[in-house]
Formats: sequence, structure tokens, C-alpha cells
Amino acid sequence: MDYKELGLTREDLVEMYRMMRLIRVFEENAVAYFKQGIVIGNMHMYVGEEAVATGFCKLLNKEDYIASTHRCDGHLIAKGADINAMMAELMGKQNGNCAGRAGKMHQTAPEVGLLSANGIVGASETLGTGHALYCSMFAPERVSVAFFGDGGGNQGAFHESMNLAALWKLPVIFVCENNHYAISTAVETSTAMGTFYQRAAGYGIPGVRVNGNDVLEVYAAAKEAIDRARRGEGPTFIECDTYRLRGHHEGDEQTYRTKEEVAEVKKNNDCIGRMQKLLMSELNWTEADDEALIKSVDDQVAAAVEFGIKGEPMRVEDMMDNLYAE
Ligand SMILES: Cc1ncc(C[n+]2csc(CCOP(=O)(O)OP(=O)(O)O)c2C)c(N)n1
Ligand SMILES: [Mg+2]
Repeated sequence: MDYKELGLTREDLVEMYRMMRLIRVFEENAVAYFKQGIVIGNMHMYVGEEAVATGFCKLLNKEDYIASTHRCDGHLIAKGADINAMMAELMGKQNGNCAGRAGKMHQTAPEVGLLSANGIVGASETLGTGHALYCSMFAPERVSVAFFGDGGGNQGAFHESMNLAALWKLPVIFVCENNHYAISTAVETSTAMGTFYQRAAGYGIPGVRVNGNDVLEVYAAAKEAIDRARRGEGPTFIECDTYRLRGHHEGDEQTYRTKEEVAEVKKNNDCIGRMQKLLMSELNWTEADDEALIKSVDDQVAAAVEFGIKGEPMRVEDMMDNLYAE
């Protein structure tokens, strides 16, 4: 994929490379502090899938909506959420983005268009369709992107959402992050035809499948779909073929796949490695540039960790604050 044909510059590529690293390092730190009991709750990491969130969110404005899942860190960070407040949230602190009440899976960041991540598999398609209905009625300059997994793509809500969105020509992009597993269930054992993208034909909308670990491929497909939605021509379905490099959740023993399978993706099809290779081979990116970028990302995440650690823990006596009903 020729980045110049996509209208991208070297600076854009470096920005996307940095974003993928930022998501990864943020999550690696979250896992490290989870193991020490400082980060709390259920941990579903996005490691390996960073190119999807990065490729899409590069094209979105803060006002555009995203709908996310239990694996939400990458979407939030790529959309521009405050990583200090995110890390504090993971630690259950009052300076977290939800004052420590949401934890990892239910974070909200309305200032960047994420009304609430959630753990209901299949819900993000419906929420993304709802956001798009709002856009079409009240904010026609905005679009909505719904991220969901392969498991989410096999829920009935997927079909209901695609049908209504196609019928009403809503400005929504359905993004299936096919990471090959829904917990321990491999796509081959759960999915007729083996892939998802062709289902778009049933609703008369464009459907494509891209290498979800190649941020430029993701970006190219995202651009076409987002432009189409902004022109008022309706939804697109994009299947991103990606891979989760960690377990379903932290603590998952991963007996359903081999270590070799994971190692192979890490070695030959990791989104960060791919972009690093491209920058070095074609864009005069040096070892020194790389080291400087890595250090700046590490420093940014270290500051987020410090922000979280310094925060006050959520207090049990405040738990009933901010409720709408008694
Ligand atoms: C409606 C519903 N059914 C079952 C679950 C239990 N569950 C949590 S995550 C998950 C698998 C999700 O797989 P996928 O959509 O592929 O997302 P991934 O975890 O791979 O990102 C399941 C079945 C749930 N949270 N919600
Ligand atoms: Mg999955």
C-alpha cells in the first residue's frame, strides 16, 4: 500500500507508529501493575490489534462517535482520550475518567465521542447504529464507528443493526475486529463461510476484508467508508483480519491455541513491527529516531502511571453519588 497515494506524509506515518506504540506500552504497563494488584478488575488487552483503532481514529474528529467493547483501551487512546485519567481509572482512583467507578471495561470519554465502553458482546453494533441515527438527525457532519469482535459479529444484534443502518442510510461504519477467537472459540468453529465481510451483500452495502495488522490497509478502507458516510451514502462493513497476542483476559491459560501460532504472528505480522520496517526501509527512519520515539512514549506512560498512583482511591461512602434514581 503506497502511503503517498493515500495522501499521507512521513509525519502521518510516524504519528500512527507512535500511536500504536503508545497503546501497546500503556497496556503493557497496565498488565504489570495489575500483576502487583495496583490496577484492579478484569483485564482484556488489545495488544496486537492496535492498527485497527489507529487506522480508523486517525480519520475521525473528536466529535465523531465510537462504540467500543470490553477491549476498549486502544479505541480510547487512538480517539484522543486522556491516558492519565485512563490509567487512574484502571487503578480505581478518584482522578480516573469515571472517578474509579467504571474500571477497565465501562470507561466513558464523551469528550472524544465514546459514550461508554461495555462488556455485552454485540452491543457496540447497536450503540453505533444509535449514535449514527443521532448524527443523521441532529449532527450531519459527524459519523459513527462501531468496533466489535468476531464473537460480536455472530450475535443477532449484528444483523439487526446492519439492516436498519442500511435501510436508513445511517453514517455508521461497522468494524469487525476479527482476532480469530471469541474467548476460546476459534472462528473456524463458529462461523459459516469462515469470514464476515461478505454478509454486507445481504444488506446491499459495501463489505471488505483487510489485513487488520497493516495500518495503511486499515486506513485506506476506513477512509473510503468514512468519506462515504460523511457524504450521506450510508454504512459500510469492514472486517479487519487481526490477532490478539495476549490471552482473552489476563490469566487466560490459552490452552486452545499453540505458542507457535502466537509467535508466528508476533514475528511476521505485528502491526508495530510492520510499520517500523516500512519507516526504516523507505523513510530514513534511524535507530536513533526509534529510540527517541520509544523513550517519549515510555515517559508519557510513566507519567500516566504516576498520576494514577498519586490519585485517591474511590471511597465506598461515595459509591451512590451520581445516580439518576434512588
Ligand atoms: C451477550 C454476551 N454473551 C456472552 C458474553 C461472555 N463473553 C465475554 S467476551 C466474549 C467473547 C467475545 O469475543 P469477540 O466478540 O470475538 O471479542 P474479543 O474478546 O475477541 O475481542 C464472550 C462470549 C458477554 N459478555 N456478553
Ligand atoms: Mg474475537
